[in-house]
Amino acid sequence: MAIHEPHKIKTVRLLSFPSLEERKNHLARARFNVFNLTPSQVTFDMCSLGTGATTQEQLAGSLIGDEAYAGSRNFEALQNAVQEVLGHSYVCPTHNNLGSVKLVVSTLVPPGSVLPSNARTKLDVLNPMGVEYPDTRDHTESVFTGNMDLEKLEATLEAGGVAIVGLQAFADGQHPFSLENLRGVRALADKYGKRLICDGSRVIENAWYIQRHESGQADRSIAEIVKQIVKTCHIFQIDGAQDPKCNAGGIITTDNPDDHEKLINEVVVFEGLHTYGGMAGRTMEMLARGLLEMCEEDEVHWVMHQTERFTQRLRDSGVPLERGCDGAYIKADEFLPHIDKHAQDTLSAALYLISGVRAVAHGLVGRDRLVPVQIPRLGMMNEQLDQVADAVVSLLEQRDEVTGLQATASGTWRDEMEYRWVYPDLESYSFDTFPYEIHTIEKVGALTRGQREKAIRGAGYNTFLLRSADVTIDLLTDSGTSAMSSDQWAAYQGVRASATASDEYGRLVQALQDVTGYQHIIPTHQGRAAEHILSQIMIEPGQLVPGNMYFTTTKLHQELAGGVFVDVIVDEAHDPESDFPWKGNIDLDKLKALVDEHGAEKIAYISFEHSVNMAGGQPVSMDNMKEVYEYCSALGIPVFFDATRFVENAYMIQTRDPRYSKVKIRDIVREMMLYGDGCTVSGKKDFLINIGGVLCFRENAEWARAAEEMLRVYEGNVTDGGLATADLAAIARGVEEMVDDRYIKSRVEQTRFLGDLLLDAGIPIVTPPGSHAIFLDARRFLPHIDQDEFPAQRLAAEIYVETGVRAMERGNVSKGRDPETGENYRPKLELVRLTIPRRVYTNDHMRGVADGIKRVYERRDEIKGLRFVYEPAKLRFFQGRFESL
Ligand code: P70
Repeated sequence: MAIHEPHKIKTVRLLSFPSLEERKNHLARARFNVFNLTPSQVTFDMCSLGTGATTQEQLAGSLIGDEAYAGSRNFEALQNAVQEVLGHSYVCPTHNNLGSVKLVVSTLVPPGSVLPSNARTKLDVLNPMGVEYPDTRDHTESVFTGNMDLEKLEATLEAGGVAIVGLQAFADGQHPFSLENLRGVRALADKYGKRLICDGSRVIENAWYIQRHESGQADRSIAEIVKQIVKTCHIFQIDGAQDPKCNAGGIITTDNPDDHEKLINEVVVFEGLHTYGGMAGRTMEMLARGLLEMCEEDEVHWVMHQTERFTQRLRDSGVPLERGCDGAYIKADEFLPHIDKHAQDTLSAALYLISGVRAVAHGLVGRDRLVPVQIPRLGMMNEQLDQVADAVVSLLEQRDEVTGLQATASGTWRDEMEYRWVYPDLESYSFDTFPYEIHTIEKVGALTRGQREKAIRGAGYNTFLLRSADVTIDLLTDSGTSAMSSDQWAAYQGVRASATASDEYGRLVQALQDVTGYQHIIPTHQGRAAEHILSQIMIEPGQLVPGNMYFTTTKLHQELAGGVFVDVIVDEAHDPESDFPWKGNIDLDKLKALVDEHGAEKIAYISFEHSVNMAGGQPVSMDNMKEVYEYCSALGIPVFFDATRFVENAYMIQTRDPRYSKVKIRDIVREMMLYGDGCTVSGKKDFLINIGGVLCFRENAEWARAAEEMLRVYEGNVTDGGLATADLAAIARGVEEMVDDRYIKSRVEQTRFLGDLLLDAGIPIVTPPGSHAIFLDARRFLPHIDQDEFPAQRLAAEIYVETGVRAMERGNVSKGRDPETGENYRPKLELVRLTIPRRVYTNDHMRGVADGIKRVYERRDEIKGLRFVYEPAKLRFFQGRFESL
């Protein structure tokens, strides 16, 4: 059973959270028909047509469209995918499923003829085309509810006038057929000389159902079952925007050259040439790639698990519904028994009113009584689905208060309906979850335990030397690993690149001036570049640089400039078991003692890090920043922040300091930055980008000039710092997104979530949990391994073997040897860091991580230490290799 997604998030789409007043206004403007709402007015859009997440390979395909009118390479790719996955030899492309229906009708279904089917939805369109579509579904069957009633079908065939026999896979979203029944239908079609056509837009879900419920099918793959379904039909069609996760497009496939000939002669009339059928080249490419991917077993199982879980949650709370292959189909008449007219649209309007969730019935007015609450394929996390379910349940609980819509205009199709409504007085449901949906995904490594054992031995028990492709959940670092938003990508794509000043540079400066309150904003290619410049312009050889615990690159650049780092962090920071909430604070007494001893002129500046990385991601309090700044500015000692994780620090202030509980993150950050003269930032963390950094000064133009002087020599133009113009654009957008209260909350709370799972299991971690990572305490985890046998290094390796999770050692190996004695430093903190990338993993991934670590903990006594087989002289943790003792 899948416990987490077999992929991670590659890009996200930000969600909107309209207020109650906004929702009322949007609804009124939509004439109380939620069909008319736009996605930016909606929080969760529970609709599954063309709304799913794609893979990054599909997205890439959309950029390599061969937009030739005839015979494009994309069409060839589509043809190959059809032959490989569906097994049919011929394909006729169409603009979407409606195009396919129209084409089949105009080639194979004469006006006035009959098309028996197991479905109702989507056949609505046959009505105006003059085709009769009798319901031949077997309504007595309870498992394969989409089976045809073979007797009824035969009677219909017998009666004459039948053009073709139609079948829908997972008919109407609710009714799957069995292979056995499919073969029966085919036999009847053959007996009467008719063609069997299947709409397989949901063939994957139907194949999954067969795998689960039809005898003898459990050991067959989804891919095999899909191919068998297709090959049992004369003609097969599929909607690009459903199982193939494309945004549009459709195809009709067959093995019959005569039928194909007819289709491609007709496709030019209604759709486009037979080698593009009304699709852009890029759509064909996305569709082709989607077809190749759609049978992947672990992905199918994840999607169906989500659907079942969601439906079960609603059913358990008493929501009247029918099972759907892509969600739950609520019975509106039973949900709102007191509403006798327009119950579906009333339910939709009320759900939107209380929560911002859109669920909408499509098609013909009066066809059924259901409101589908569909899950965008791969687009949502279980936490979000739980909350959507809770919103529906909250409506159920106050359903008696719901008043009915009054129609002011009506029509044949649901989108034509317009209403009037006196708003009922309902309690709103507030979402408290990740404020983004999944836009694209990236597959993760899926090695077996045995393969991982081999991989870690090959990597000399060093997780830095593993291939990322062999890693299932990568918690090595949160640096440069964030998922960008589709808005960031849009900005990235939209740039006018320049080797001089650019609009993007202007935007970046503006955005960072707004966030920091600092005047001088100097871009650098990443954090250590800013550290290099700051150290060079501010440190005189021999000067001291007091700071709240060292960071490797920061300290190195201070030393390269002739400075001496002095640790003035509070003592609690070195104690993994202390519960002190501000373990990142500077101990003012230690600082004062240092100044008293050496004099203020001996201090270059204070190196003040937010969310102190090496201490476990521990925050600095607002009061501490204030005190330190007050003390230093009186003495003329500059204070520079390492603001790499300053938004996370601001969130800790919001949650741990009651005076700030109602203050917006943006304002907390602004106040924090008041207590410093400038900052360096590795943008690869809080800025939500994959590369970049900045150096900022509050007002000192002389420092800024000196820094720009160095920038020209080491980095690039003063207007880009060596970054691509496109990256400047992504930074400017990321800086806006990072100070969103909902985002930062979801980010830090996810880290805490993992910490709590581990604490509950009795696993020793650094407390309280930090903001970007959870640190396992290897000394307490593996007390039987001496520090010179590198318990943290071994623990990281064991976690990989057990779970495929990659972590980082932060202990004796990282700290190195004392050059004087040649002995290992044996630092107090012997830790394994589980670092959470931003917007990349779900809480189900976190559960998977915790479960795996629990298993390692259970067998901790068998775990042995390591010995170096190769030990580099510098930064040995990167390249060092070990063997097991
Ligand atoms: C990590 C990364 C980078 C970093 C940082 C703070 C507080 C500056 C930087 C440097 C990457 C890393 C770097 C060295 C050793 C191990 C890991 N931290 N300040 O994973 O910024 O990488 O952009 O030059 O955390 O913690 P940059």
